[in-house]
This record gives sequence, structure tokens and C-alpha cells, in this order.
Amino acid sequence: MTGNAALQRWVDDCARLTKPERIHWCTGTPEEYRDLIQTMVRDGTLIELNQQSHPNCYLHRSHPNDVARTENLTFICTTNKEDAGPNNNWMDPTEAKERLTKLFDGSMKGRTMYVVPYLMGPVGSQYSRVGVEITDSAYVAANMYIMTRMGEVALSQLGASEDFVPGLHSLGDLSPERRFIMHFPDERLIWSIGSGYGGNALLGKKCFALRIASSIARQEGWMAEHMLIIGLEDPSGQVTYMAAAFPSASGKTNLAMMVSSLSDQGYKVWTVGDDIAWMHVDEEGQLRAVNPEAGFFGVAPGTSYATNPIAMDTIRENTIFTNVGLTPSNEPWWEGIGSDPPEGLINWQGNVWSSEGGRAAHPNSRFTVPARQCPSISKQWEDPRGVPIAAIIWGSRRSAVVPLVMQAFDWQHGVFLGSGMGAETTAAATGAVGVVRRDPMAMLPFCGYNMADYFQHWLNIGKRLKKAPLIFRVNWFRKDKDGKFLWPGYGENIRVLKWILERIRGSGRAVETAIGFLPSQDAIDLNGLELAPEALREMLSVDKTGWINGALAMEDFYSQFGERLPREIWEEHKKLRERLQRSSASSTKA
Ligand code: SAT
Ligand code: MN
Repeated sequence: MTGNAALQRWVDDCARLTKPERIHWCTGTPEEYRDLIQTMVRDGTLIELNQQSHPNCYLHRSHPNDVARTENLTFICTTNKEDAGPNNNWMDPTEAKERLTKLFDGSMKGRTMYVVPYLMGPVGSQYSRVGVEITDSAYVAANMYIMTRMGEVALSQLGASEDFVPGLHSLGDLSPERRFIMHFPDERLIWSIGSGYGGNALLGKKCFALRIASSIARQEGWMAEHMLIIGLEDPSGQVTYMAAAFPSASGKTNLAMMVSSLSDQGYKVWTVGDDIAWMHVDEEGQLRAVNPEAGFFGVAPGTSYATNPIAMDTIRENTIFTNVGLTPSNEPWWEGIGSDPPEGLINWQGNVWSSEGGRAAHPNSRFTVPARQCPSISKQWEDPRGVPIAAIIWGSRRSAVVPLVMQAFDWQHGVFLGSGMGAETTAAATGAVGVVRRDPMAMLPFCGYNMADYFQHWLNIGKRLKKAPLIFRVNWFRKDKDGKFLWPGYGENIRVLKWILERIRGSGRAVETAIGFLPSQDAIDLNGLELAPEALREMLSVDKTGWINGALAMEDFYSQFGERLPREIWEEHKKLRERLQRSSASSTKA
């Protein structure tokens, strides 16, 4: 029960439709979380992990057909199809409601309906927003407790206001035939049925904080982006903040928690967020970012003391693991954890693992953990004003063509670079892995409206900025002809961040090329790193043919948007092609 009439009315309506056995209003206390966990341990939804080595840690195994986001079942339901754009699946809102009403009818029979009020963004921030998720999954409620500021804190921010984003979620029967993730941006409403997994079911994350929020942000003049936020501390102790967009499962959490290999020089990375940034232009024309989330929902495989020690220390306690392997001593295990698979290992589906039997952990297995227990969490991570952003970074997996790092000539060129970004697909969504697709600003699966309008919005924001952040493109994933990574990545990426910082300060050395400013051969600090000079040369060269082909692929992608695509994007595309044609051996100092 709540004193908020609009909220009460919506909850009553949902209960009438879904017919739960009981209704539980989540208050967000630690006791309530413990009860949720214990209920799930009793009914087998969670397995208690070794409480000596992993206090308050649990394992969840999802249905084997429900292990990743399902982009083909995710819809934007605007009245006009064109408003959703070619980048989204679209369904007429009336039809969507009719179809889903049938599926929701009685879907919670015999189950508990959890009402989960939550706050996205720091407490007391003018940038924070309230959502309320109704769900019949205790697992979802527990994950929302970690990932958001849940319960009373959200209700008190809401007060009597009707300004909350309602999200109705039911596991349904978990059948992919009856699975839909529906967004109604005109009403700021979410309906999701048939999946209990991550971005399909934790409605505060991709559904609200990106798809619905991006649409709200466009109307209100701010930005909801698929970006990590870090603070880079220099030897003098000054911290410079950067936001970086990478597609899902491309190392955002690793970059956000990086242990700098230049720590002896005094360079250190602080974590503000690992997945989503809400960014506003403040009164001074400065771009400021808050992390709307309160936890991390990170990819487990590949996480180890060698690759991400901060994450390993973060997930020692109070963590929910999903779809990882289980050792005989009840500890979580995954490929790339840094130890051999122990005798008697159980795979993510609950069967004894053998070396012929595939992977022990699902490639998209995850950990859910509170951000506040991350050793590198920034002192500013809950600053209600957000942090000032000095650089924006685009990144994705590209085994070829895209250099280690480059800088856009200006904001408009930077927006163009983001808009045409190619990315190899990962296991975070169902479908083929490793296929190059256009994933503008890493937002292709998350932009709640027509991406042509989204590019225009980016251009418009640029005009309001007094000192626009510099825009960069990075690629840690370039491979040599034998398929080996050319760049060591992880903590060594600090060397690239250091160059970015130098560029912000006007000191970093660069050459002007057809595609942007590239670091001069001696501009990246390689102190203490063994790297073949040819490798660096290859990573910092312009693959002219590759870029010409890339420009052709962009042309196909942009053409889908017809007249709606901003003229500035075509202008930049044309300029790129002309520069590539002109570029022979000549390059000038920047
Ligand atoms: O499943 S989530 O969308 O929450 C994670 C991701 O794909 O980035
Ligand atoms: Mn993500």
C-alpha cells in the first residue's frame, strides 16, 4: 500500500490482470533482502555458495533458453512506426497491449507479486528518476535491490507525484514463443514477459535507464547513454572524468575498474559507473554525468586476478552469480578465472562438467554486486551534481581496420565517428557472435527512438556545450594475421588514456590523417611495456582500403534513415571519403 494514488491505481490494475496470490511492497531494507534470498534458497532458485570464502554469495541458474538479451523480441511501440526507426522492432501500441494482456492475464497465479519502487541516480540529485517494477520473480527483486536504490528511498523521492516509469514484468512460462520486451515511450511504460534474465527483466537497466530514458532525454535536452564513467587521476592528484561507450560484453567493466600499469608514475583510474551514463549540460555549459545504477551486472568469464583484480575483490561478498560453474567446495568458477577446472566441477546447467562437455560457465554468465563495495569506487560516484566529462570515447571489438586510438577533429566529426561505429557481436545478446554490424554509440539495441533523430540530438547537445568534451575512438581488440591480439589491453590501456589526457591538456603529440588525429609513433608511453615496434606501427596506421570499405558499409546503414538522417552526418561521410581519396603518403603534424 502507498499514499501515492497513481501508483496504487496502477498496482491494483496490474494485480487484477495478473492475479497473484499475494502482493509484497519492497521496502529496500537489508532484512527484506535476506528474506528474499532465504526464500529463494529454500525453493531452489538460489544455491548458497561457500559462506566462508564468499559470504552472502549465491548462485542462480536460469532456464537454458533464457541466458541473454533477446533483441528480436524487444519492441518500441510508438504510435508512428517512423518514430521507432529502422534500428528498432516496432509494434503498434494497441496491438502490443492486446497481445500482452492475454499473456499477462493470470500469469502470476499462485505467485507473489513484488512491487519494487526504485531510484535511478544518486539520492537527492535533480537528475535522478523514479521507476516502479512489478515482478513475480524474487530473483529480479533481489537483483533490483543491488542494482538500484530500492524501496522507501524511491517512494520518498516520488512523494505524491505521478512522475514514475511503471514496468510490469512476469516470468510467464519462460517460453521464447511468448517472450516480449515492450516499450511504450509515449506513455513512458514498460511491459516484459517470458524472460527472467538481465536486461530483459531488470527493467531499471536497459529498458528504463536507456530505452525509455533516451526518449525522455531527447524531449528534455539531456542524454541517456550506454557508457561507463571513470575518473583518471594524474600524478598531481587531479582527476579528469571520461565517459566511454562500448557494446555489451566488450570490456566496459574491466576498463571502469582498471588497475593502471602506470601507477608508479601516479596514474590511477577511479570507477564512477560501468554501464550507463545520464549526462546533462549544466548552467555553465559543461557536460556532467551521473551513474543511474547502484551496482554492477558484469560478465564473469575472463574475469580474474590477472585481468580485473578490482572486480575479483568486489565480488567476494554480497554477490549473486548467474549461470557460472560450481566447484565441489561450493565456490563459483568460470573460464578464465585463473585456475584449472577442479575435479567434480558442475556446469552452469547443474550437470557434472567434463573437458569434452563444453563450457562450465555460460559465455554470458554474470555477477550482480553493489557498486559501493568496489575498491576503486570514486569518491564522487554519488555526487548529486554528477562529474564533469572532459572526453567521450567510442570503443568496440574490431580485429582489423580501426586503430588503437584516434581523436575526432571536432564534435561533429566525433558524432559521425560514433554514428558509424562497427562492432563485432558478443554473447550478451542471442544470435551469431563475432559478426560486424553498425552499432552507433553502442546504442543500437538501446536507443528508444529513431536513431536519425538520436544523431541530431547529439549534434544539438554539442551546440549547447561551452567547452565540448573531446571525442576519441579506441580499439583494444585489433589482431595480427595469426589472429593474436596486437595490444595487451586491460591495465595497459592506461597508456592510451594517458595520451587522451594529454590531448585534453593540449600536449599529446599527434598526426593529422584522413580518419582523424592519430598518436605520433612516440606519443604513447610504452615505458615498461614490451611491444614490437611493428605492432605499434600497425595499430597506429590508416588502413585505407579497410576505411573505404567501412565508409561503404556506413552508406548502407545511413541510407535506411532516408530524409531523416541529419545532413551533417552525410557531410562528414563525404568529407571522410574525400580525405581518403586525397590521402597518399602525406601527413602533417597536428
Ligand atoms: O543483460 S544486460 O542488458 O543487462 C547486460 C548487457 O547486455 O549489457
Ligand atoms: Mn551494457
